Amino acid sequence: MNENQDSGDVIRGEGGELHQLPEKGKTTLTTQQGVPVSDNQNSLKAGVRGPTLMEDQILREKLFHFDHERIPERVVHARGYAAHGYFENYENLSDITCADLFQRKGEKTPVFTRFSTVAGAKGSPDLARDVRGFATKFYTKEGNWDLVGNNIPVFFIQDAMKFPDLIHAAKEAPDRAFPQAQTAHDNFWDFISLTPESMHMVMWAMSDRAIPRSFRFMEGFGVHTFLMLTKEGKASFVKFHWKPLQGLQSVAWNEALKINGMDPDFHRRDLWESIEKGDYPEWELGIQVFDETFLERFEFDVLDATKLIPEEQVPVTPVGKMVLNKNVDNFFAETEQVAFCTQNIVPGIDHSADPLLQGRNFSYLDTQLKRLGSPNFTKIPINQPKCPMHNFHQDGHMAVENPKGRVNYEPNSWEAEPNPRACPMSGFRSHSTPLEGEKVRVRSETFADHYSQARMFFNSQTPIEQAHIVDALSFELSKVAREDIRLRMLGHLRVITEKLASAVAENLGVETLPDPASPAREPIDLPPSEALSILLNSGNTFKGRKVGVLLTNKVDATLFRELEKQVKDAGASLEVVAPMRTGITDSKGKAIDVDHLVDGGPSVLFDAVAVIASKESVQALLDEKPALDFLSDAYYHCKFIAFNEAVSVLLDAVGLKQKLDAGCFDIEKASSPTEFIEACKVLRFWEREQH
Ligand code: HDE
Repeated sequence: MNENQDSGDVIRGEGGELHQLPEKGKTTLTTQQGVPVSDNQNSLKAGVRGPTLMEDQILREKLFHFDHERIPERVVHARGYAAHGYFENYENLSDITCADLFQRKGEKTPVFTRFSTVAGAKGSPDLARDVRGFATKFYTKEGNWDLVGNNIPVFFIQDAMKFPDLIHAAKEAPDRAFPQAQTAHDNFWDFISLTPESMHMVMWAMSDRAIPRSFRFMEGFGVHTFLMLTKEGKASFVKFHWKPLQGLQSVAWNEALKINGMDPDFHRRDLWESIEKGDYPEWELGIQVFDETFLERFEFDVLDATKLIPEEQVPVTPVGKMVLNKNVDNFFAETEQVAFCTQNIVPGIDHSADPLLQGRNFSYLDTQLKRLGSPNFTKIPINQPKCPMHNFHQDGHMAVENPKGRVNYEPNSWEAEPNPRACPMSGFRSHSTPLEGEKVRVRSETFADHYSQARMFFNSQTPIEQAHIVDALSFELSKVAREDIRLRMLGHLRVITEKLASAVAENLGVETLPDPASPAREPIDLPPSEALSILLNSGNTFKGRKVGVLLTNKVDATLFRELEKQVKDAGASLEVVAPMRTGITDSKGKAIDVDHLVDGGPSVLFDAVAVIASKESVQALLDEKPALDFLSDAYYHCKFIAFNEAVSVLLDAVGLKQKLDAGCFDIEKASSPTEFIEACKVLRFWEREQH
């Protein structure tokens, strides 16, 4: 700085670049070594137009650090989003488990939950048809418990040995590196059609569970059977469930495809926005508890991760509630570096011998070392327990916390503080399960029924949901080039149910169905379970949803303000879409805040829509193709639609004037904003699809 320059000034360099000087008392830029930097825009050169000098340690450090910013993305579940919150325990559960977090009613345990898709890369779109990860780290007073689940209660395979093949087949083909983040391709269906154990999970993946409206409206499942242990060592079997208090909701497939183009961050934006607004999403944690007697009478093996236990057979008991109430401060530090490990369990919880879970317990630690580069990844704040830790581990890459003093082993005879010892009374104890048998590489024959629960799942869906499964399978298989793979899949569908197979075959134009696959064990008919349907569990509420209002200048003030009020009263939010970003007023001249231009606010971003226009300005919408798409997409995606008289020209232009149904509300003449919002509680007018 020379004497003519003041702190805070912006000065121009000789090449025309702008330099901001630090304000008085404000921070000066330094290197990692703490050396103050004088110029952050020009490298050190030999002469004004000469080559850069190798001695420029400031440039070298800056580029070096930048070059190493990325860590390997997760080999699966790379695309994800997370938030902090707490788990509140409902009751003392000491008769089932001594896990500390379940001992005191009302106790709050901090949590960090990451949601994800499985197959896509870190930058892939949120609405891919895919399973969603649902992983929660509980920072309990007796260590971290990671419940690393999915939004689907079963899995594609029964043994960890098959996992790399499953994932290779699902991800992009290695020669051409496409298609990404989707299973609609030959490799995936080739593998699946040769893997009968995957049929149950395939039904879930082809249902609307795989295109959730947002993370807030989906369930989570621990999938495997776990054990809970009391202080006295009594064991119970458990399955974990997360139930969203917001209800369940998914989108339409055509809508998902369009959301991916319009807002590939749709799910992460939704979670972030709802937390920023203070509309915190909540899930109840439920457990299904069962014992040896149940194992005797249950039709399947509880160690088989391709089977669920219907809630009608073992009810889900809510034991607590998770509230996500804080967004991360830094995505990389928290969401990217969080390292979930299935082997992170706490006293009172134990693993079962499910061969998939056993493989996971090996895999997660391994993958974290690869991703984070050092066994000290547990020292990164997001992974650190919030309870005291004392052990004799030491050194390694990036060691930041080596103990003082000479004691680094145990047992020892030194006086030192702390000098930790293992405690047989309070320490983690595994359940003493009696084990015997030969060393064998086989699958238990109790795992051999691959179709009964797939059939049960299909039969538990409402007709609308069944139609969506037919459509999804038709879409996916239509993208498979090899006919033998398509036919092999139809053979499996025939065993699940002829109804499904023939509907998909018809869509694919297959006239003669192939022979049914020959099952290892003949499927049995099981009673349907209501808990498996999304539509029967949507919660009948519009809270937390979004209405998109497409409007024009001079829109009727009373109508618009009343709609705004009704949306707010229902606990939902409203966003305005208009032909101009600023300068829109209502009929009384009061300014209306616009959120999106018509081109940037398509109806796929909203749960329900309203189109209200003034007579003099409606032409502005007629001239815009996106405004016409707004209306027709909303209609074909079965959304509830409100409109006013002036919009009839628009309805006419998109051919909907004659097709108005009970999901369409003329809120000016025939009904009111109140009736429209009341109807929105069922979320979609799916009946429209059946006409
Ligand atoms: Fe994972 N899985 N998985 N998985 N998984 C990973 O760990 C693996 C499985 C799940 O948000 C990886 O940190 C094997 C079932 C979630 O960070 C890796 C097998 C279920 C997440 C891994 C399975 C899951 C992962 C990759 C078969 C539902 C994301 C990155 C034996 C119950 C966690 C990582 C997050 C992540 C391995 C099967 C859920 C490689 C070997 C079944 C939610 O360790």
